[in-house]
Formats: sequence, structure tokens, C-alpha cells
Amino acid sequence: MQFFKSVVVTAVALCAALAVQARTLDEIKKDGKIIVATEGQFAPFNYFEGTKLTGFEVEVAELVVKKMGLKLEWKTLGFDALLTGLGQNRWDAVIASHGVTDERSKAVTFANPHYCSGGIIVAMDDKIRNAKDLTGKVVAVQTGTSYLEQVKKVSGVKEVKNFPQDTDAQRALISKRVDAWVSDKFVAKEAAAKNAKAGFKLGDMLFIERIAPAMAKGNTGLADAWNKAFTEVLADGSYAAVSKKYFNEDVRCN
Ligand code: LYS
Repeated sequence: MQFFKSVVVTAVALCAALAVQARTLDEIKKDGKIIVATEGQFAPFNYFEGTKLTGFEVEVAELVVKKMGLKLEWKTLGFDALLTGLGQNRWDAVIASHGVTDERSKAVTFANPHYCSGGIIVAMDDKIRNAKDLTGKVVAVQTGTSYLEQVKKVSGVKEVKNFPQDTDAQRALISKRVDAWVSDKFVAKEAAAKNAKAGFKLGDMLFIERIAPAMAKGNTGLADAWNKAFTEVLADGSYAAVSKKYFNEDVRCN
């Protein structure tokens, strides 16, 4: 009995030690540096140019963090690990093209959206354009994404194939292992422009979504400070300039 008691006590102590709290805005300010995680595999939003992390949302985050008067340390990880790490206090924020969903909102606190976009159907066959055309088809999507959730809702799809990275899903379409690929509209546009000879046909939007940075659930102090700085970036023309550079249009949510 004594033995079991001490096992229980140890287990409880261990759980308490693991339930780490996210850093508050004050703690981050005192440190002078915010740790932001992203994927680094989702051009043109977050990707590597050689060894340099760049992309639209990387630049937006850099503008916001500068307004907050902080230094920024980047971490790059697989898409699937990003939101989980917030709850474990491994980084302070995530900016990795996450669509705001009810499911995710239960686990994290989203800041205001930094762009609006959605999932588009891409195929080699221009007869595959909309949800109905996916009947009997094999569709490639990245694991853990809203694309996966939305394609699962389309009735008649023969199979949804999951890939760890969006670029793997794209390659599956190029090599014709699948009939269609569902990804972000702007990602698909850039992929089509960069691989003209692949012959991608961009179909209809399957759904639209608001894309936002995420903080640990309940870390509203940090989210509010981020939102305040982001509002300034929207107002002073710096967001518009970065958006124009990447997309030749303003991708802010209206
Ligand atoms: N917007 C999608 C989502 O919310 C994709 C995110 C980025 C994938 N590399 O899941």
C-alpha cells in the first residue's frame, strides 16, 4: 500500500511539473525576445531561401515584433507539432498559416487574422474543377490541415491521401499518384507559375478561411499586444508593401 501511495504522489508531482505555464507578455518583455515557431515549408508564406527563413507571414511577424519592441527568435518544425508546443511553453507564438477553426480555438488563442484565403482544387485534368468533380477521385492533402478536414466532408471522394508536407502532396499530383491536390489558393498560384511545365489546372475554391497567429490558450495579454502592433502595421503601409511584394495584391481580411 505504502508503495502504491508513493507511486501516486510521484505521478501527481510529475504532472504538476509538466503543466508549464506559457510566458506572459511581461515575462517576454523582460527577456526582450519572443520565440515564434513556423513550418518553413509553405512558400510563399513561410519557407527557406537557402538557409534564410523568409516569406509573407515571416516578414509580417518581423514587422509586428519590431513594433512590440522585441527581438524575434524563429523556430521551425513540422506543421503537426506547432500548436502542441504552445501548450508546452516551447515557444510563445505560432505563425504558420493556420486557419481559425472551432477545433483549434478550443486549444489555442488566436490573434487577429493576418490574411484571408482558402483551399483551392488543383488537378492536371481541367475537368476536375469543383467539389462534385472530386467524386471517385484520389485527393492529396497535407496532414493536420484544414484542407484535410474539408476534403473529408466532400461526399464521393474515393480516397484522401495524407502527406507530412504540402510539397509532398503537390509532388504526388505532379507524378499523377493522385487526381487532385487541395492547398492554399496563393500556394497553388505560385506553384503553378513556378512549374509551368507541370501543367497544373487551378479549379474552384473549396472553402475560404481566415488565417491567424496562435498563442497559448488564454494568453490574452500577449495576443492583445500582438493585435495592437499588427493594427499599426496594417495602418502604416508596411503590411501593404509586403503583401504587394509577394502577391501583387493586398491579402488582408476585410
Ligand atoms: N491553412 C491550412 C490550415 O489551416 C494550411 C496551413 C499550412 C500548411 N502548411 O490548416
